[in-house]
Amino acid sequence: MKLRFTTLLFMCLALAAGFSSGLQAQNFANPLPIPYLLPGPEFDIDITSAQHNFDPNATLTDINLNVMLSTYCYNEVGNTGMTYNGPTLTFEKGGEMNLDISNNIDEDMGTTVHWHGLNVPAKEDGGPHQVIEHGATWSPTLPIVDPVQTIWYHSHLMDFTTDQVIRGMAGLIVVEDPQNDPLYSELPHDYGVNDIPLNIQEKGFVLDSSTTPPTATAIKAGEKPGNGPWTLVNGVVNAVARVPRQVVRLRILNGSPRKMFHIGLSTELENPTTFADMVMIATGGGYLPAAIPVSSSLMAVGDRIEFLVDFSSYENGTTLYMSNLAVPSDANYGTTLGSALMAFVVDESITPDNPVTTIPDELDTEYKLAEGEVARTRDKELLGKKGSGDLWTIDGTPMDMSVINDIVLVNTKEKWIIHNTTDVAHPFHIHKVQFQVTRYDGLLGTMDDPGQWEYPDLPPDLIGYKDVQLIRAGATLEFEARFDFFPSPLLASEGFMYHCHILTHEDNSMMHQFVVVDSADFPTSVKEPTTQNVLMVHPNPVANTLTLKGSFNEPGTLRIYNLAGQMIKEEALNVPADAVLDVRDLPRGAVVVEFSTVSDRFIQKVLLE
Ligand SMILES: [Cu+2]
Repeated sequence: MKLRFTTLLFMCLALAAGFSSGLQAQNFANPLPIPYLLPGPEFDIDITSAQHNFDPNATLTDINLNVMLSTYCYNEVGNTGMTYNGPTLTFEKGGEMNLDISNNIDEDMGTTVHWHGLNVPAKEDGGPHQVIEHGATWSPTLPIVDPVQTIWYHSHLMDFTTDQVIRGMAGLIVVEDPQNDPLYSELPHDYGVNDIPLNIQEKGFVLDSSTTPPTATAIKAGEKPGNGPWTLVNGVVNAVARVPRQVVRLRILNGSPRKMFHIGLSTELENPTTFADMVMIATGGGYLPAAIPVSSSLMAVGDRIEFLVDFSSYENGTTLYMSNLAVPSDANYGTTLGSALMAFVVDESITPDNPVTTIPDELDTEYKLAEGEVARTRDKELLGKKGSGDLWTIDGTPMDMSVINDIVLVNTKEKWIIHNTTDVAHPFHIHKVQFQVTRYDGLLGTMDDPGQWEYPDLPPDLIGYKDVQLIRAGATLEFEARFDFFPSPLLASEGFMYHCHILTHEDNSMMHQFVVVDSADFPTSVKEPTTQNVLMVHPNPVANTLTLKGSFNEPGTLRIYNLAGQMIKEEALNVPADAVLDVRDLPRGAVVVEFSTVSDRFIQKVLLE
């Protein structure tokens, strides 16, 4: 698999170089598609195969992309509006979303739907454990405890995320709170008019070179890497959006499999030197404390950033391009064709429902770290292929869905330190939490020289609540995050992922999982109990004597922990299947009973009353 990866990458780059030599001026003539809005709280969604045209106005001259190609898409049942990607879902903060999601694609394969950025119970996370088999329906219930933010949903099928995302399995989600969000009325929110969703994705196509120009016959998928030199915005190349001559909100997602995009807005198409202010107002985790004007921004894979752009300083009819600017070599995962990713045309005849003419300075309250002491610090290392048997890994151990790599106590704050010791950049992503960067050491963003930043003095690349942070080659990221809500049993099947969001790296083992429990500070690497052995501890609740019953016949050790993670009893048991344990000397309250042998492990929570 690894040899194939390298060979394909080389071929891909060679292909891209060949095409860029014959490039003509870009023709931005495909109106930007706006995914339809799908409000909650009840959702009935079909995942299907479809046919999609990525270049409906034949803007490309080097290849013929004005053809129908096989894709995957999400749609509300009965709606066929999307033929690639999915509708924009709206989740109301504080509400409970009920979804029925059916896998009706044409191929006999499973999928998953991951809520990227959302804090939900492990069973509802839509990670690799929650497979929706072909023909089946998955019905998660999502309590929305997160603040107002822009997140997304995408396939997270073990080993096949790259393929499924490339074929279209991705869509945006807006968490909103119109009643209580004081910024709601101040910011553009006329969806598709002055509040514009932009999903930027790289794409490769399989070409039939017997025609002139070569005709696309399929999306380059089913092999790794399935990326490519063309760029889509909302599913088309060379997109153009007409925007009001006012303040416009751009909700941008880098939904690519592999590529970082360095974007800026300019009236100059080729080699731009002057840029419009893009005012950052939100990261993936929600509003920033204050609006931050930037002239360009490096968006990592998986990143969402919301920008406000004031188009009133441009004459009616002006075209601005979203420039495709240089990306540092360690973060550059392949050539991108074209000087710009899309175009905007200022059109004063467009009148949004909530016209916004000024950009607010203050957004949220003062930016400070989430409350609580750091309960635990973890160090992780992103390792390159050389150091770990031809795989990309975290700490040298490949992803194993049956292994719990980290156990986190619910309602605590932790500090994680991620060292990137490889010679390429990796966008680090963690499920469930939105973290805050406390320190960063090394190359950052598009900078050529390394630096050091520490909270509270953070540049635009590091500020705000995030679930993705690009870690350049050799750099170290340190963040703090609270692991609140929704504890689960200590089972690997209740794992939340953390991984590199370059999908080919994720699929190639740069992923681990953590479980959030409400009980104890367990050892850091455990196997899930085997199905053959069972052990029951009863009665529960218990006052005096616990009886163990079950099929464990190996000798082992029984330990009892209190909820602060302290071990309060330890005893060797030779015949655990029928052991009796006196617990009268233990303090009352909930405890965790653990029995472990050399080959197995059993956990049960018990109430001492
Ligand atoms: Cu990576």
